[in-house]
Amino acid sequence: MLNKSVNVWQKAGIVGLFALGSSSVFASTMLQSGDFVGYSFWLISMALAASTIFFLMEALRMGGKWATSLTVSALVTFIAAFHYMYMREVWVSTGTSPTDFRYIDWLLTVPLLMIEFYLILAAIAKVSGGIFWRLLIGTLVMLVPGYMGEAGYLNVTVGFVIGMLGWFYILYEIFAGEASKVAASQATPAVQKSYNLMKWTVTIGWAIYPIGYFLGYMAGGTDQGTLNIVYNLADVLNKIAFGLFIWYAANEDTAAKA
Ligand SMILES: *C/C=C(C)/C=C/C=C(C)/C=C/C1=C(C)CCCC1(C)C
Repeated sequence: MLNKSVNVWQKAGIVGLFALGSSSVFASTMLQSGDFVGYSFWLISMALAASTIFFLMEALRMGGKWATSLTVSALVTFIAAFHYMYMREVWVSTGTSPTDFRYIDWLLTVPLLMIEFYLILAAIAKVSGGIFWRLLIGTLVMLVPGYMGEAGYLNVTVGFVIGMLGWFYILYEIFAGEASKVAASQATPAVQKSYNLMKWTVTIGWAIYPIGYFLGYMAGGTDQGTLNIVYNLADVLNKIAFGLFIWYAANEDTAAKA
């Protein structure tokens, strides 16, 4: 029964994506040739939409304990695909892309990405809910002051420093805290591999955002076009590859049980 209703929701999601994708393409302002920032917005929106379909189909195929992690991966790419289509439209019609827009996406997608650490461990071991809550709180401490700093509600440096502390706290949890201990002692080799890839994505892939903040607000400003291309391409790693790392563990685990 549960599986059946999950099935219906996933199919509805896939149909919805086709509708969204096509309406967004037909209603959009014309992309000028040579607009590389615009190209990068198109590229990432389409890659995210396609990844969503893939993750949903694979969640359907594998089912069981992995359905949740794969569906959450699909939610991340779905929210971002929608969001990027909007940002792309704003860029193409105005030639600007306020960073504020990204925070709306981050507020939803970053906590979901964090929850994935809990979910992949929960799929193979007994884990405490504390992991879930600590990672969620770390995310909010990182994003809320960061936004307040960028939007002028908080001193730029104070927002940056508090946000960095939130990020370091997340890194501590996944490198040395309870989550890392569960991963090291109870996870299967495939889950360990994907846990490590996810952990390094949060370290290296995510560093692009505080660097962008620092360069943009504390070191005299950056070229907005370049910054947007870098942010757009970074999401191939931070959202799509991150989901594929989870898919890898799910696929290995499912194949081992078949
Ligand atoms: C899919 C989007 C992702 C993974 C976005 C991640 C965003 C961050 C890691 C932002 C980090 C920041 C800091 C560490 C310091 C304060 C400023 C922020 C919010 C840009």
